[in-house]
Amino acid sequence: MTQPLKASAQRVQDALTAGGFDNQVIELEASTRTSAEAAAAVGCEVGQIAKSLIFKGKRTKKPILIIASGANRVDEKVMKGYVGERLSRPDADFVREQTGYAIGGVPPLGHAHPLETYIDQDLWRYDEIWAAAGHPNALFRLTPDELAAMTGGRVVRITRE
Ligand code: 5CA
Repeated sequence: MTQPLKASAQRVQDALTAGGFDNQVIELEASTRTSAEAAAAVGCEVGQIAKSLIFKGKRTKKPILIIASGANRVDEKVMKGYVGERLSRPDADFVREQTGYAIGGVPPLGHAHPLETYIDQDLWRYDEIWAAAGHPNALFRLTPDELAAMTGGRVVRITRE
């Protein structure tokens, strides 16, 4: 029998459904807290994990969502060119306040507040990718184009050449 989703994962499923997307949130036995764990759990490449990272504008203190390929590290100098200010890494409380989810399960949509969003162009190397779904054991499969449609994010290069 299928177990009901945990409340935070169900919120992501509800956000998908409300947006007209038929992607299905799944909960796994294994941890999907990190990109490496998530990739191992679903049997994909680390680069196929879309990790939703929260940054904070140093001047404005506004939250910025950067959805990066699991294989990439965000280059903060490159990102400053798009955002217009330097970025810092916020603490776990800020992440929870702004998104409504704990680190390790932050999804790309369904947040407590709308977030200025950037998407790593390297995700388009893959036909299918996976994103966190509100909980450190929950994921959903999607395409890069669906990710862009769900989030309204700007597709950019987040690393240096
Ligand atoms: N569920 C997985 C795969 S989608 C996941 O959420 N991975 S993740 O990479 O998007 O989220 C973990 C990220 O949270 C780490 O990359 C790291 O940037 C961030 N993080 C971990 N600990 C902290 C912390 N104490 N404060 C701020 N950010 C943190």
